[in-house]
Amino acid sequence: MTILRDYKLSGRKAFAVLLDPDKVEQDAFSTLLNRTADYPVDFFLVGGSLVTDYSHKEVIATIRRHANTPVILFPGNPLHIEPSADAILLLSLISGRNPDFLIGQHVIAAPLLKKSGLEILPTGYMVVDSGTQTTVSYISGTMPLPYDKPDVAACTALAGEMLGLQLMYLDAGSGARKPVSTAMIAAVRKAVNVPIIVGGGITSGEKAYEALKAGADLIVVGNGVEQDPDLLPQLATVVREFNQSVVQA
Ligand code: 1GP
Repeated sequence: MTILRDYKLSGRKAFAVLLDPDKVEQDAFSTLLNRTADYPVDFFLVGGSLVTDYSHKEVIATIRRHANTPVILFPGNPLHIEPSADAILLLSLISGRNPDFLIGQHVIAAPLLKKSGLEILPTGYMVVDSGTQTTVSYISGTMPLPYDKPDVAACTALAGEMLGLQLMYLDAGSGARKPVSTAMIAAVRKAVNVPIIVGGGITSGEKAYEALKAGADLIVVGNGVEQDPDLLPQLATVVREFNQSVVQA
């Protein structure tokens, strides 16, 4: 349990870059990884709810050649388990009511996970409606949480925490037009003590700052850094300054 324990002990805000194995074009990928030498990323997430090119192993090997940053799998199903990562978000899709994504896939994955040696990060995964249907909603056959119902999100997270989940991930979905609202992040922050991950549609330093201020602990950015190379330094600065301001306060 080193990644989760060390992260909790640090008490820091952090940011992660999500690398979708299907979208990793070699040049852009190498450029991004090279930039992380100057603008360190706290974690790399690798995965997505649907992948067509099962290149997790190669993606992780490339990351290892450039950085010592911990790599965490963000799987869509047990086929995405790759032992060369450091850890895996064991996602329980608590915003939905599909038993397959609450326990079914986990039963299939459990022996593989045990053998893999990966650190298991039990995570309450909450998909939030951002106006368009996301891949994860379609693939999982679940409805997302309503965008403007922070109380529903808070009760969902609270139930997840009571069930023993150790992280909560509020996700507006890859490429979401708008990120999870600050009202919802704040409501979940008030409801639970576990670290809160927020992702989907974070395309600027300002949006990242607003999410952190509302109570997010870890920001996840995928499309944003792929499309705008300047976002990486902005995010690194926002997170660093946020942490410094907390220390000074
Ligand atoms: C999606 O939270 C992640 O599951 C990241 O989303 O690609 O929109 O940053 P973006």
